[in-house]
Amino acid sequence: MTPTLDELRAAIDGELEDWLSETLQGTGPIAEPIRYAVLAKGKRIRPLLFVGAWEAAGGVRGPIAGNGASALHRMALGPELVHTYSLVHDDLPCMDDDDLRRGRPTVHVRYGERAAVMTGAALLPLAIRAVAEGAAGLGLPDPVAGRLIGILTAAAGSDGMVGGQLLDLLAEKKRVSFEALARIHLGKTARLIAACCTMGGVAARAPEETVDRLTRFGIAIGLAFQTVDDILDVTGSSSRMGKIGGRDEALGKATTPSILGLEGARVRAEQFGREALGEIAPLADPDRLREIGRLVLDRDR
Ligand code: GRG
Repeated sequence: MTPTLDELRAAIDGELEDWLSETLQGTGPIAEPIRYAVLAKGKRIRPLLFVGAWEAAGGVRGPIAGNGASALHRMALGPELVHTYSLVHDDLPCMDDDDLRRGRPTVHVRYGERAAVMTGAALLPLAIRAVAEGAAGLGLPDPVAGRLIGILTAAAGSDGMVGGQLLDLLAEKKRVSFEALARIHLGKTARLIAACCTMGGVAARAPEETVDRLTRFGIAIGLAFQTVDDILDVTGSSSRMGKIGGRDEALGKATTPSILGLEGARVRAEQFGREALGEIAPLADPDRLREIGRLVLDRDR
């Protein structure tokens, strides 16, 4: 039987819990804030996209017998750990200075700034380790494992998330063109989301044409994701989102609604969504990825 999206999310949560317990054993006081940050209630969109892309690329759908399922889910932890690191650092007082995340006090509020900086720093090598272990568990050759790690680290670094975050900070309280905003969104959000999709295709050993389609899907769905995030920051309920709304305006951030208005932003998100779904239509088994794409567009948290 094919697992539902909720079952898949529960399997990923289970793998996170089990793997962290095993991996952090004996590591001392850093284990607690790491567990606090990672095991909080995230939507797990990035690992879901990785598994969805793997299925769309012809990876076997449903639970794989024995070691394979947990190896796939272990690799899926890589992007989630990079993402969690970015949230911990993004919330710091020197960044967006947020007190609430995933429905509870941010890591620096709970454990102090020093612990939050180190938690974020520790999550990045853990992410690489999860991908390497997942690749070994799936029996992927070393060059493929290296490529997977390269995709994730490129998306996380200066040409991806970190570079995009800096552009985002530099644009605060400034007039920003729509093109400049698209560059910020691509870097800070869409590159990592696209990396999940590219990795799913590469891990499934799909043809390059399929991998390219998954990457283009990921970029478009990543841009849709950030556009919806900007909309929710204006219209969403803080208790539902688990973070304080209205922060973008308070910080003078350039956002899609601030440039195009709320209705214009909604139209833009739908355009990105259509573009994304069009890319995966010809693939072997795109249903799960399509479902996750709809979730990104229709989410209220
Ligand atoms: C090295 C200091 C330093 C920074 C690293 C902080 C950073 C670079 C990048 C931040 C990138 C960032 C936070 C982008 C926003 C992406 C976004 C919309 C996050 C919310 O993702 P969800 O909704 O969150 O998937 P959950 O909690 O559900 O996982």
